[in-house]
Amino acid sequence: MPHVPSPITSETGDSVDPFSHPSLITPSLEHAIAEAKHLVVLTGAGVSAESGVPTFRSSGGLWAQYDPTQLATREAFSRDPDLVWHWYSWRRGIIRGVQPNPGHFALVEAETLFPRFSLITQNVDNLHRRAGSSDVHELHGNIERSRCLDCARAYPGDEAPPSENALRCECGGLIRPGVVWFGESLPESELIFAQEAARTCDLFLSVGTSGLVYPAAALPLIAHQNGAYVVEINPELSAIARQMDECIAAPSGVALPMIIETTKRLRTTA
Ligand code: BJW
Ligand code: ZN
Repeated sequence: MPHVPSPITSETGDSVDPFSHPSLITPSLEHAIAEAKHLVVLTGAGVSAESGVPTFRSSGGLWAQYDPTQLATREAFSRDPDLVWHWYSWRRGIIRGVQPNPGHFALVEAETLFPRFSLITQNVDNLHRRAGSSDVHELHGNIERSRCLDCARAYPGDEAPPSENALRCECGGLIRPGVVWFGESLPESELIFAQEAARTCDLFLSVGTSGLVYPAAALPLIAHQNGAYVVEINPELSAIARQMDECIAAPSGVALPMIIETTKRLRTTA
């Protein structure tokens, strides 16, 4: 079993001063941080929860209110494109109205603190880039983008079509959100990058993901099997928590800034 400290706060982390909880960083993690030459961070919806973006599977998450088979599959879109666009336009509106949180900003700082740093996200919300991360590998696409279902031509992000007519590409195909639905392949170059990063890193953080959706959920295991120290950051234990060397039961907006502060301390005094 991984090391699991007690939770320190609620999911929102509102009332927590991260630096008053030094026990979140165990000696093993401190050692792994001090030694790491390649840090990989895999993020999921939980990283954006503190910004106000709904997660998928938490209580009150998107899947508690909506049936994914009616919304996040190619078949659902072909059946009722207006319904699916309505849902994505609503989510685009939420995402445009929120700001990156301390977890996102901590990952911007990580770029300069490790010899190599790879940021891989399942999130489609663009918040890592808006925070300032310069090299974000998106496994499930980006909600701001659109493309033709048939010819894959790219369309500007804000073309959420108001009617069936506007949904059509000049080739006659339907314009769809630029995300990856169930049963679809992930972008090949991003998946290859992610798997290679997982194989070659020495420290891997799996942050704010339920670990239920593959192939992303296999990345921590790949890292573990190749000798990396693997850490989960999530107020709840995920489906893949048993594969971790340790689990930090805290919101990412608390734990990630703490990891960055520890890294700065270790690397400036080394
Ligand atoms: C906090 C927090 C805080 C809250 N701080 N944490 C192998 C085995 C079994 C099945 C498969 C397999 N390989 C492929 C499959 C099929 C399928 C799959 O995985 N199904 C499983 C569900 C069973 N995968 C696919 O279809 C993928 N395609 C594929 O593999 O192609 C090849 C293939 C095709 C067909 C057959 C076989 C192979 C595609 C997956 C696409 C996923 N798409 C979505 C929607 C994207 C568009 C959109 O946004 O609408 O991606 S689904 C949804 O889940 C979204 C997310 O990126 C993804 C992951 O969710 P995530 O990020 O983990 O969020 P949550 O809500 O689940 O969890 C949030 C967590 O945060 C919770 O744990 C909280 O506790 C925590 N949290 N507050 C830190 N403050
Ligand atoms: Zn087209």
